[in-house]
Amino acid sequence: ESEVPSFTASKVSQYSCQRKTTLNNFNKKFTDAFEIMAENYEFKENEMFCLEFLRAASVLKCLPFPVVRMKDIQGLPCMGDQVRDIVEEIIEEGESSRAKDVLNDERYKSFKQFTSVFGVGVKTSEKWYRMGLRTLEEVKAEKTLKLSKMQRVGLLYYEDLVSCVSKAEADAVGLIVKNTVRTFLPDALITLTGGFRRGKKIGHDIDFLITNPGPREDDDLLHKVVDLWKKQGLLLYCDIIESTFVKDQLPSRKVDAMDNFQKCFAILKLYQPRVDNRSYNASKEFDMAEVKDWKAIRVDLVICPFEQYAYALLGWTGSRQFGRDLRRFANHEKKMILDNHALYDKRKRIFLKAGSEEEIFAHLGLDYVEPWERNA
Ligand code: 8DG
Ligand code: MN
Ligand code: MN
Repeated sequence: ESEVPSFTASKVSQYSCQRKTTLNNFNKKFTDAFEIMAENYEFKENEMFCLEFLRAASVLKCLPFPVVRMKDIQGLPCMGDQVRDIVEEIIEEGESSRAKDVLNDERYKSFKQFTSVFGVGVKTSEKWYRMGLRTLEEVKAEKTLKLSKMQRVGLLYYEDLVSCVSKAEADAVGLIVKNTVRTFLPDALITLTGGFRRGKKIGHDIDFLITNPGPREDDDLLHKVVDLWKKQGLLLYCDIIESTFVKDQLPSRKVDAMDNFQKCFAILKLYQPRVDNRSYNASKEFDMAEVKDWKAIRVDLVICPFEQYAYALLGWTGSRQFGRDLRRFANHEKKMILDNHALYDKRKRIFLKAGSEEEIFAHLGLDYVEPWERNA
């Protein structure tokens, strides 16, 4: 007799760090709708409703089966009235009219376009929308707009940057990053983080965490790396944020806090000789010159002290929702404060050291969750 895997809805934790969420999502129909709703609330700066839908999406992503009846979500956490209404409609009609209304909403459509530009967030979109701008074409045509350098390059390389980064491209950039960093720091540890570490096949950027085992630190490393890329003609843009970390400071309580590591938001030129039919035409020379043989790629480089590596790795591996829930769990269930630098036990008033992600989960009393199970 075969064993039927049992599933108990009431046992599903409200925290995604107590669930395993692979990329195998049986409920995409529902979670896509929730994510559209969440994004629309993000554009309206309604954080509470935004998080409500992101949490609901995250819960359905961990289910080992597709939801086909309302009974299937009974007893699950994070299923509020708004969420249940949408689930019910999708079960009955195959789609959500509320999500469809959002997709057709003029404000949503404009914000979606605006925020797809590197350097443009909700605040800038709001400003442009209030000025009466509705499309990126209108933004580009509006010569009186004062764009930041980030936004100018965002528009300049727009097509490349909106086309997703593949794993193959991530690996190619990984080689470049490793080679360059090791020119200056031969023993440096360079780890691919973000979505690719969680097993995603595509991403919007490539994230790397860099550390140097041992005591030696090099505050100039990032500057040396980008200077070399500049000389090699590989750097299309870079914004280096200097570290503001103060030793022994308490971890940040903010659930969505940025960390204080030195980091660089860059755009690299990735050469990719492409097979292009035009190259074999009669006017060969002319056409060869016309073919663009590179792609602009967003790269995030983060440098951390070796003793904070496990915390930085956990934070930069994400997902965003997984990270939020880790911090919320630490805070509310363990009276501890977790951020990308450290874990602080408020009751014992001590910092808990960790040399690996496994040790951080253990400090928190959590079962270890593999990176590919953190796609919450
Ligand atoms: P994607 O690029 O494939 O779209 O997804 P991702 O790799 O999961 O997202 P990301 O925006 O590149 O961020 C990677 C993880 O890093 C994400 O889970 C959140 C985390 N993270 C921090 N600090 C910061 C920060 O300062 N900025 C950004 N963008 N992400 C941060 O821990
Ligand atoms: Mn990423
Ligand atoms: Mn990133």
